[in-house]
Amino acid sequence: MNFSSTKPLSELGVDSPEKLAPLFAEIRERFDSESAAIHNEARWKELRDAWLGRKSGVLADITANWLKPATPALKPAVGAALNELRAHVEAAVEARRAEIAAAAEQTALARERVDFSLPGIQKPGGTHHILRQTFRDIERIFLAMGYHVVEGPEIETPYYNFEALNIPEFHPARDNMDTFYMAMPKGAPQKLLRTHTSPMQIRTMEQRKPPVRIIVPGKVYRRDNPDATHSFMFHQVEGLAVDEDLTFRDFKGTIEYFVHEFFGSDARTRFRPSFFPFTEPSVEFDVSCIFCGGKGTGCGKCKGSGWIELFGAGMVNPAVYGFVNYDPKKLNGFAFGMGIDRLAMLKYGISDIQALFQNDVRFLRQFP
Ligand code: 2NL
Repeated sequence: MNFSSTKPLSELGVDSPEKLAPLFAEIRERFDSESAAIHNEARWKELRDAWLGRKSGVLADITANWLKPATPALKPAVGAALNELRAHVEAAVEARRAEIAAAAEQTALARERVDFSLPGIQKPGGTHHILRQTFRDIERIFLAMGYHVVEGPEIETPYYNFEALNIPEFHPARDNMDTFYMAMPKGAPQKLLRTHTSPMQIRTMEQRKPPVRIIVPGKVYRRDNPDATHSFMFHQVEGLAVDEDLTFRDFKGTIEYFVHEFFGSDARTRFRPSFFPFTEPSVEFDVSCIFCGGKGTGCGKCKGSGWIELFGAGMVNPAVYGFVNYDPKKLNGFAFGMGIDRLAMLKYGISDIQALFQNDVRFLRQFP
């Protein structure tokens, strides 16, 4: 920078104190205009160093080039003017620093300001799958009757899945329940995917003294080929009540109450004799067709019969008590097993069980 401060006073034609004033005034003006043009911290540092820098700042130049070599006649006046300029520059540089810092603070505040009036980010709310909704409906009904909800492992031992339920090896009842066995290390006990949730009822009876009133919801597995009504994985709720004075009437009343709560009070019900190794007597339980109102004529859903098969049930076979150290002479009870997929399909008019597992949102959104 080719400032006058780099030249000696003699060269600038200053030979009397009077001529100093315009020179210092000009320098001060230059400082003021430079200072006014600065709006950020980096440029502020340049300004500070250009004017106050110890080696090459304008004030250091004036000291070196004007004050030090000044004639005795001029020196006091140069010193006074320099001191005045220095005081001005130092004060102004500091004031500028404060202004720039304040402005930066304002910008930051404005940038970071939270506008509470802006609309929030809306997360789309999820819903429960129709099977989960059905589980919850069923659980609510049984919880109200004093039942507990129990859950357990999907990988079981043949003992809990078959033997303890009075289904010995080679019993024909295993045929339609043949299932998926785990590949185990040689010599290790067999494991399999449970075919019903009954194993957890056995486990619960092992652990709790009667009276027992439980339902066991969960996934179960059977070796079925998939079609509109079959899946190798489906869902069950099994129920079990054991006490000293339970009768077939308690059983019938409980089941009918459940069906009326689940399908509505118009639903009629009926029992048909059936067989399960773990219940005696055993029944199939039907509900009047919810599609034709039980009339049957021309109804494809109930094939004209007016009835739809709902689930299997019965009084607990006393042989089962032997496996869990319950006294079959003192105790009796009832049990039932229902397919949740089937119940949901009936209640909501779903014709293909696979739709429940494909998770196509166009299907799921029909059950908000
Ligand atoms: C069906 C039939 C049924 C049971 C399950 C059961 C459990 C114990 C003792 C006796 Cl620990 N019974 N469960 C009883 C009758 C039928 O399921 O069709 N399920 C889909």
